[in-house]
Amino acid sequence: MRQFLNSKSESAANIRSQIINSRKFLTETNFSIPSLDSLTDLKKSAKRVINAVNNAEKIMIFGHDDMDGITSTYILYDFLRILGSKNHFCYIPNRIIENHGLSPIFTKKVIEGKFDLVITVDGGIKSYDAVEVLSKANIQVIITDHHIVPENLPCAHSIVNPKREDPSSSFYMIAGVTVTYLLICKISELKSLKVPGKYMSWIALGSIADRVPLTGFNWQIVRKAYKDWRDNEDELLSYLRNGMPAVDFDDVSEIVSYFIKLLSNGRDLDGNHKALQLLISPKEARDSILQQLLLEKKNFESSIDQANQFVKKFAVPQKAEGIFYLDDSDVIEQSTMGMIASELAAKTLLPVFVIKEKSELLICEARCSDGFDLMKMFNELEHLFIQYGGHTKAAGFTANSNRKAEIETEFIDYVNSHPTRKEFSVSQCVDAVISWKDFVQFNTDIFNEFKPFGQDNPTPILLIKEAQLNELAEYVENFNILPSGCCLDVILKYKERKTYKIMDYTLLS
Ligand SMILES: [Mn+2]
Repeated sequence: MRQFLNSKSESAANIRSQIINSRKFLTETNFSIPSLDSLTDLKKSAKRVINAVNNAEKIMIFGHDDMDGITSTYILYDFLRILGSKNHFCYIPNRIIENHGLSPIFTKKVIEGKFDLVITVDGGIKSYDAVEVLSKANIQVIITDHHIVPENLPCAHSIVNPKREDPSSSFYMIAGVTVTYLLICKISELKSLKVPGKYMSWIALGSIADRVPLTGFNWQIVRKAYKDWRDNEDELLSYLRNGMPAVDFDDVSEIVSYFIKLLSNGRDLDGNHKALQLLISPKEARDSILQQLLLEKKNFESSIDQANQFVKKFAVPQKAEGIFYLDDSDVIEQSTMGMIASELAAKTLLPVFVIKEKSELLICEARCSDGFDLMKMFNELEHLFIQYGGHTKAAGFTANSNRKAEIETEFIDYVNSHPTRKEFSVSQCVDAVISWKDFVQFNTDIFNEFKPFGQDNPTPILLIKEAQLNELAEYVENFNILPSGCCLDVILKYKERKTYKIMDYTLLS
């Protein structure tokens, strides 16, 4: 059993200040957008979009089939409509069929469709070939992205990506939807328009789903969206909320997590996406699309149940520095690969690679915890892949099947020479130390001001001194892990809906 911090108990009134102390950024709540001038090509892109709308050019928004990509596409599509465009469309590549970035299927479509301008959101930073093909066909491309910038950039008209800036930039870690929002802000500034307030809710959805760190500018923007959610609630958000099953409507987190679960479904063919379709369709067309999405959500939830079973039963190899799982007997579904990799990484604190083989291709979803950098690894092993991309802790690649053995060997070598496994010390993550008496008295509503929880702003962890075992059961969901005894120090992680999970404990004699 671990020895806990030797801190003395604090009064309940102090829990708040203890949490604020452990997460300094939480005090930065005054929302203001830092100067937009610091973003390379933002003004150039904004001017090009304004021209395109003024000249009734045919515009294609190229998005991405995750929540960040869908929200980015939606707000730009909606804003172009506000600007007066009647000639803009969107294309969401289906990742199961098309590769990352602008595919030949897409370029063919925009060339044949005689488009004038392509604007990418949440992607495109590595689409050299496609951008070249398009510019030869006299179609200009504006790239907006937030993924790591390669050494050479595509020959686009303009490229807005906060990763082009210094890592100290306030915008460095923003989501794709926030990059899109800043483009909208710049266009609005040039045209002296007011930016629609409703976009804030969509930024929150995209940012939380994309797991950007909820600190700094991300924290400010998402926090503002939470605070203003009801004031900003537009007709579309209300419509979606009316379709929700009975949940706690007072809790914005419940609404956000429901929306993410709903709108993450809807992959379709030929650049269509049902979730996006639902957002941009006229009112009368919504109901039938919503029904389809709800059905897909239900099916997805049952694959999540299966995935959870898989994670539960997964035998973690002893002394491994990484987990390399090739699903050659087709046990898991492609749609849950990322989730399985995340769960295994959280469970083992090791880098995890979940790989499936599909028509001569290897598809990998990789996840890791602190202390490891997936992109650094992928950059080093670039020669093995057809393509790869992602972030430090969540990334993926595709490769040729015949490189299977080679990939496995090089991966194992790499993780062995870059070990990350650390003795996990829950006590180091504790936000507040409180007595049992204070714990039973305080109201979890004080946690509301720290929401939304997410990357780098996890749900609070409390160390309760001298907890009473016979009363603890009513607060925790995993009471059965405790041995019998009467009194203990216990570390609890707050869960939604006023319950906790036991993370660690010490029995007191
Ligand atoms: Mn993204």
